[in-house]
Amino acid sequence: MAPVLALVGATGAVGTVMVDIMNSRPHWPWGEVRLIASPRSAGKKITVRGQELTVRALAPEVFDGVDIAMFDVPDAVSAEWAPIAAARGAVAVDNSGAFRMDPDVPLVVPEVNADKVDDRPRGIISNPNCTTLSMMAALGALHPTFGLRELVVASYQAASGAGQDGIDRLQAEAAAVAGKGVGDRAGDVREAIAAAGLPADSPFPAPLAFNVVPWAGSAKEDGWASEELKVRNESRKILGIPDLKVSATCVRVPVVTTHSLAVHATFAEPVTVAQAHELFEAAPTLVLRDDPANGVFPTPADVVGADPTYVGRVRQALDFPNTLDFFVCGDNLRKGAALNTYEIAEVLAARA
Ligand code: 11C
Repeated sequence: MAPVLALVGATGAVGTVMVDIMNSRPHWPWGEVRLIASPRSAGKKITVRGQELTVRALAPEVFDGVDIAMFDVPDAVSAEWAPIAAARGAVAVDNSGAFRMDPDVPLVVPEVNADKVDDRPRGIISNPNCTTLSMMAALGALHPTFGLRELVVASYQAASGAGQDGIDRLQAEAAAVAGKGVGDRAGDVREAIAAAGLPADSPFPAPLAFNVVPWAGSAKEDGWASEELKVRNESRKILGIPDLKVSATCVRVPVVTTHSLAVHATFAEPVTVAQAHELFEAAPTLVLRDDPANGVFPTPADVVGADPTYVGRVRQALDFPNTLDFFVCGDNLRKGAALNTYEIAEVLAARA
């Protein structure tokens, strides 16, 4: 019988992208689909592949008979409900941070480590953070041949990483500063935002319009942001390199959707730009855009809405042996969240 698929968080920012992905996938392996959300959103109608479905309220019994339950909800909701779904017989594929570093929960990017889906003693599989995910396809293409040893990255993260609140805040700030001629004097942008009456309480710790903010996530020890530690820990787990040296600086930029990263990657073996190009071009989920003399490189504005990760600006580091520098862009709501979760579900469906 065709497997039953559930989507928990069907009405949220990532859940909405998930429904879009379900409606556009060429292959459809599922029988019944159940859309689930908080009691507040229960009763809403959402069309999936031509069928109008009614959103159900999250409750233990909605998981009865479900084979695969995808979770696009906050950490605390996943922490409580993914084990309930698993106890009722579903495999929970969770996009939150609740289980990623649990040794009994695989952290999966299908094009890098799809084989890990079978090793799931808790009945839960985790989907990585969108920032980590945006560089995994590129690093996964290089690591088997050249042996990744060190990673130094700076992220350029979109407002939608902070959810709908992040999008709304950036749009409101952009409207407050647009055409005002602000930006010549320190404090201009803050003043324009305050003058427009925007609340002081923001998802970002500084103005994002006309600005960049060197902070994402919550405060961790010794000055690190949670997002930077996720990049380090999750990269090690996905690539299967427990001692990978990683240093990340995560920065929020005034982009609505699509995260970018500048990656400085050192390998055990010498690697040329031509070799990297060849591997990137052969990878089905990567698109190479690397002709900077003619203005060809990835930018978030050109990548948003796309499924693949885009890679460009590939250079051999001048002063660091066996090292490449490159730039990647990935839609943080698609491959960075909904699409990767759905691809894990597809891998499971193919094994059913
Ligand atoms: C951001 N990457 O851009 C975060 C959002 O661990 O799933 C996703 C947080 C997570 O703010």
